[in-house]
Amino acid sequence: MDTRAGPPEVLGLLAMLGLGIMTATYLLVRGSPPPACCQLNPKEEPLRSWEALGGAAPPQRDSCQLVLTESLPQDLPYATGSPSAQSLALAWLQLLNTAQESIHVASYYWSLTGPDIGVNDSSSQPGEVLLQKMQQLLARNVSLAVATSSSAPARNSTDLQVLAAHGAEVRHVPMQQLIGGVLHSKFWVVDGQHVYMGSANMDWRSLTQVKELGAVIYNCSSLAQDLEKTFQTYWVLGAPHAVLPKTWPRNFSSHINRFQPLRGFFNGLFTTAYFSASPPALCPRGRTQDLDAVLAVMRGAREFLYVSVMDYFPTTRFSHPARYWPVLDNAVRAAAFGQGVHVRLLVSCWLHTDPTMFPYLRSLQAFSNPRAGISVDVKVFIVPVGNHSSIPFSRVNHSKYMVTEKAAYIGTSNWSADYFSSTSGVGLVVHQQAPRAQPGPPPVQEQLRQLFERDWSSRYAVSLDGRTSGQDCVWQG
Ligand SMILES: *[C@@H]1O[C@H](CO)[C@@H](O)[C@H](O)[C@H]1NC(C)=O
Ligand SMILES: *[C@@H]1O[C@H](CO)[C@@H](O)[C@H](O)[C@H]1NC(C)=O
Ligand SMILES: *[C@@H]1O[C@H](CO)[C@@H](O)[C@H](O)[C@H]1NC(C)=O
Ligand SMILES: *[C@@H]1O[C@H](CO)[C@@H](O)[C@H](O)[C@H]1NC(C)=O
Ligand SMILES: *[C@@H]1O[C@H](CO)[C@@H](O)[C@H](O)[C@H]1NC(C)=O
Ligand SMILES: *[C@@H]1O[C@H](CO)[C@@H](O)[C@H](O)[C@H]1NC(C)=O
Ligand SMILES: *[C@@H]1O[C@H](CO)[C@@H](O)[C@H](O)[C@H]1NC(C)=O
Ligand SMILES: CC(=O)N[C@H]1CO[C@H](CO)[C@@H](O)[C@@H]1O
Repeated sequence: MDTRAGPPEVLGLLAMLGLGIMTATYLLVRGSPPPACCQLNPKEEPLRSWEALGGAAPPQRDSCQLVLTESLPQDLPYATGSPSAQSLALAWLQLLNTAQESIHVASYYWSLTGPDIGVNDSSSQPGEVLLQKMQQLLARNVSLAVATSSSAPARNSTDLQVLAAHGAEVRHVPMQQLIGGVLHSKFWVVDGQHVYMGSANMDWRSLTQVKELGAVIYNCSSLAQDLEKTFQTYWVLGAPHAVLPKTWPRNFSSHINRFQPLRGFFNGLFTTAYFSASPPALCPRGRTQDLDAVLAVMRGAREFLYVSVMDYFPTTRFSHPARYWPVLDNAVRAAAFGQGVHVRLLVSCWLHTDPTMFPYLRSLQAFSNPRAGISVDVKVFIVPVGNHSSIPFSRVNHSKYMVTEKAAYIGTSNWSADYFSSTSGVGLVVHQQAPRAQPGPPPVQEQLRQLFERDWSSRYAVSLDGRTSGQDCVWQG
């Protein structure tokens, strides 16, 4: 466990940063420094009293660096010169190379080696390298704590036994019993300073066979320690005989949320950011619920709303009898209708896609009426199977993100009711101000828009009609 963030360090850090007047006011009003991760702060004022101050969160000077990461399945060529994000395999290795003290991983399941699923394919190598690297870090006394779902696929994987044998602490969280879903989050917190979050499972196929999108944020202890609180909710629920607390202890509360995002300079650009979580039972005080984060980003859009998700069902998926759940579908339509927002929805289509999804997509497409100023477009993204048909559950777009002219949202949830009501996930909402003049990286929402446009205009994105005439979801390429 990372215990470095005790009170003296926090005060030292604040002093070091030089408290601006705004910070000083904030501290006076709040009466105590921001709680550090993993430390009980009995003097913490009720969150509401200072939330009411509105926008008084101090700008912080972590000099956070945000990098978008993605995995592109092998043999999915794009036009040369297409935009791309950093490779996830590289980003994960870099994070491991950076680790000095601790790595906390929230994961659904693990399957980093080919033999786990009886596959002998060179594309499993990056996963195997990752597993070896983790063992080396454990040998160097870097601690590794893993929270994983107790009901999960890849039962044959020995990854977690191997890591535990090298000293990793592993907790299997019985989410099914506790909240009726699974632990579906995928994020890392490294040394309480760096984070990864995104759609990728701890699965070698997520590095070479599945399309994924995520973000790494370096040198950002404030956000890292905030995400660590969500990790801690899993960690305590993974202890023997744990029960879901009626109210979470105060030290799990977040002071970084939709109303009070972190404000600071990331990559030299003024940035606001916060993490959301689902389901509500895993949102201690001050934590924005994932569904509210998604809806807020949609409501904020004035120009465009581009969404890439694996599934789109305005229903429940796992509870029976199924229930109609039009919350997101309504919000998408309301954005197109009331806000004049140009909506594009890119949904994955693969071997295991449930065909009952298509009527919902066609219904959304039918809502489009350019003459009345309502612009909605739906496409399905098909990763050609090519000669990779021997690898099960791969060749699919697994990304879950959304971008508007204002904000980037990166999440882990499918867009159906269960993911927000009973599955535990996290979301990241980021907004960056455009640079005034100097050249530099474009704001993150602009980078994400470029990635979306690349996919949208690629030959793998097919209109709903295109799908019925010719290409089906198991396109050989
Ligand atoms: C809150 O405090 C308790 C008791 O000290 C500790 O066990 C737990 O890890 C802390 N949780 C967080 C999120 O800081
Ligand atoms: C898991 O192992 C069992 C027994 O070795 C085998 O029959 C099964 O096919 C394996 N499952 C997968 C997904 O590889
Ligand atoms: C895996 O495949 C390679 C070549 O494709 C072969 O040399 C090797 O023996 C195979 N390994 C196993 C365990 O089947
Ligand atoms: C790791 O920690 C153990 C016990 O604290 C110590 O004996 C060992 O020398 C340490 N190894 C390294 C590489 O620091
Ligand atoms: C993080 O901070 C360290 C120390 O200031 C610096 O060496 C490193 O380059 C930074 N990392 C990134 C990705 O900016
Ligand atoms: C698979 O197909 C790709 C291109 O589609 C080709 O480059 C590669 O050599 C093929 N691999 C095998 C093992 O056939
Ligand atoms: C997404 O939803 C599909 C079908 O609803 C389900 O089979 C799958 O497990 C979900 N997967 C992820 C990773 O979101
Ligand atoms: C490699 C990987 O992440 N595969 C997942 C792709 O999505 C399906 C459906 O959600 C999962 O079952 C696979 O595990």
